[in-house]
Amino acid sequence: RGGETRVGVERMFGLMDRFLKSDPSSLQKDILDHVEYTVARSRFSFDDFEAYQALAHSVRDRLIERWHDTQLHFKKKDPKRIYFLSMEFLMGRSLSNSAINLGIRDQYADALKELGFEFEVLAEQEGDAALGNGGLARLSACQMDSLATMDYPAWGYGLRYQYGLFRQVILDGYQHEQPDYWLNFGNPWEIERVHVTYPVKFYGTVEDENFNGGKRKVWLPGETVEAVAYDNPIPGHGTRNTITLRLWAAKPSDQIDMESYNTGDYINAVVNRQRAETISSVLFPDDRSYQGKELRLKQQYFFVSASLQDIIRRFKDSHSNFDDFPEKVALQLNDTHPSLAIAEVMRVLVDEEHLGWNRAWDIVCKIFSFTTHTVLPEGLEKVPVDLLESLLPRHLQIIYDINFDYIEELKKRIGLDYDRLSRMSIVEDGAIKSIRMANLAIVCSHTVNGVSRVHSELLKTRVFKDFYELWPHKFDYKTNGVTQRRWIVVSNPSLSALISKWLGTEAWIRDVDLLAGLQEQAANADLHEEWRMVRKVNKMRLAEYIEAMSGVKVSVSAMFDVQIKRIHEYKRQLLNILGIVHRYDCIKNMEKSDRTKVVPRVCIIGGKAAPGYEIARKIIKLCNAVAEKINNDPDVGDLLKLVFIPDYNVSVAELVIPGADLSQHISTAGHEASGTGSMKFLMNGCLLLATEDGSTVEIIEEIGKDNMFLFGAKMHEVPALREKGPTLKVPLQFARVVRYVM
Ligand code: 4GP
Repeated sequence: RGGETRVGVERMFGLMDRFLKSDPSSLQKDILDHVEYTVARSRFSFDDFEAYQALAHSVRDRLIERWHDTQLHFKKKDPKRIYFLSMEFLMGRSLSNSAINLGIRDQYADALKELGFEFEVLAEQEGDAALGNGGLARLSACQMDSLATMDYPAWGYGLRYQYGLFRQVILDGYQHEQPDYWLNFGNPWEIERVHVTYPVKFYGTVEDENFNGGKRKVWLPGETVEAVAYDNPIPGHGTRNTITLRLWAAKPSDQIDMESYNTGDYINAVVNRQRAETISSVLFPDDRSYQGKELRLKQQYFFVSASLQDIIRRFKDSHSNFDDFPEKVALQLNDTHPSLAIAEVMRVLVDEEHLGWNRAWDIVCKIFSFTTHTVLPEGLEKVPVDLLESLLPRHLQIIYDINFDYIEELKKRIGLDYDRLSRMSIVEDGAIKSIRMANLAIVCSHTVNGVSRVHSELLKTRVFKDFYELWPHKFDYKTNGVTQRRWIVVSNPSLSALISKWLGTEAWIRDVDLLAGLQEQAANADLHEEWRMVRKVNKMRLAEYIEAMSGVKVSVSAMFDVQIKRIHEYKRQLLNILGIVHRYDCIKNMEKSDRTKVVPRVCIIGGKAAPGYEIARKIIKLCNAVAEKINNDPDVGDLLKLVFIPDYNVSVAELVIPGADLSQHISTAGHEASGTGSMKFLMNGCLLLATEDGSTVEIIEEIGKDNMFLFGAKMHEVPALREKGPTLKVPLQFARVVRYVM
């Protein structure tokens, strides 16, 4: 039989084309095969969406080949792996990005042309994967792309929400939220791994059990839910490295509640089982105000527990004990959301693997690092003890034990300074006793990262001052970045071609520093002219979109002045709108002859407001009301327009950014941890109007003050201004808004 098997394997390899071919006729055959066998349409009759599906599956086949090779390679090498744990990933669309990173986008475009299809048109058929809220989530997506491109053995772990971030619909100027059931039409970019499943347990009690002559704790959970893996291969550019973003979906466990079945309540028993799926059903859209919600905590533990079971299983496949665990495993906590992972690793090592507490603690202290994305102390998560005790009773005990040891150690270091001890404790005593997740993460991580230099300074001097004084060596920062693959090559193909032409290489697509080579051509009039043409085409594309979405006709010779990001008071869209009202007011009061000196301007604002954030919702309404007034005033005409672009998401950003002339990043100084939008605009040759905040401080050092419009109060001036309160100017401007809008 052995001989037969070998023959069988050889036959199989013989039949396998080692790598799928990428010449036009192989690609065409491939696409048409997918039309027929995957999409199950006749190859003589299929529409754009079906063509997109077939195309996506054809690209996915090629991804899978590289993905398998990557897994095999790293399995053999057994390197230290990076595990990036994040509740949110804002991936956007995958088709263009994947085809470009595989290096076969143009071949596909040619192959499709002969079949009568346009690559770009099919790419438009894809919906966004919007499994995140804002900057933090988009950063996770950029990081996955870069980890793959830079050949890291990295894994991303997160949740496969059935409903992504809500769709924003504007009715009568107000934001309305609609569910984003993004999986409605299938998702060719994921691979369901029905065999990669783990039980995740909740509730129950903790009992003492006799063990080796002593006692040990045993958790007797009350509910089990199954986590099923969905793998999203992430290809690097210019490499075969294709890493995995593994997202977990909740399914009812196979363990049957015999009691309900036996009592004949079959329907209710099935309905109760089905409830398990709600854990991964919806992304919380509240960006930072979801304190104390049980479902949120369940989501966090669900993805943390499944991910760690997977990570530990992978480690144990090639190791017989935990000695090498810290040399093989790095766990990166993306904000505090996954910090239950700390208690979970302790629980698994102590309760299940029977390591001593001190040995387990030693391992934990070497494997975790933590990145925080906020500057606001009130933005840091707290979990009420009552909630944790009911949902994860053993984890609460472990956190208490960690805290006990830590506070004892702290007393030795700082003495009995009770104020400070209580500030630094992981457990907050108060009306609602809670666990401070950031304190847990800091105590147990070897590194605490900020996302820009000023952010790191703020962490050290304000938000985590006590901790910095204790452990200065833990504090570090990595200024955020964005990937030029998504934000130039995918979103602005004409600029990408121009850059490659003028640099004489495409190497900048892997190494962004090479863009500096363009400096040598900075004064070249031909380059300017070509760049201007690229911008013009992108503006035309954007103008068409604006007209389709809002009915407003805008002139492409006007300056496009853009502010797109989540709506927040600190990001100050309100200030932008007030500025627009002021500009309108000036134009109205101007002599006709002076109007020729005004640069015509199209102001574009886009962003979603958290559903429970009333002021942010009102800002959207105000923007639409001001737009209504200005856009319908024939006296002002093309001199000023205001457009609110609905349903801002990654794909909308890909369209808007290449067409912008000026972009606004005007957060109150000291509030934006980093900001990444500015980098995307800069890459596309757009001017910045920005406050000295977050990463802008470092951007200024790179590009120089003279190459941007620096705006507003500096960070050190803000407290005094707040103290002083509003000046008279503000109410006056409000009065003008009211006059024109109402
Ligand atoms: C954001 C920060 O507000 C932004 O400044 C930063 O660039 C981004 O994270 C990535 O680090 N924070 C969030 C959040 O999105 O949910 O806290």
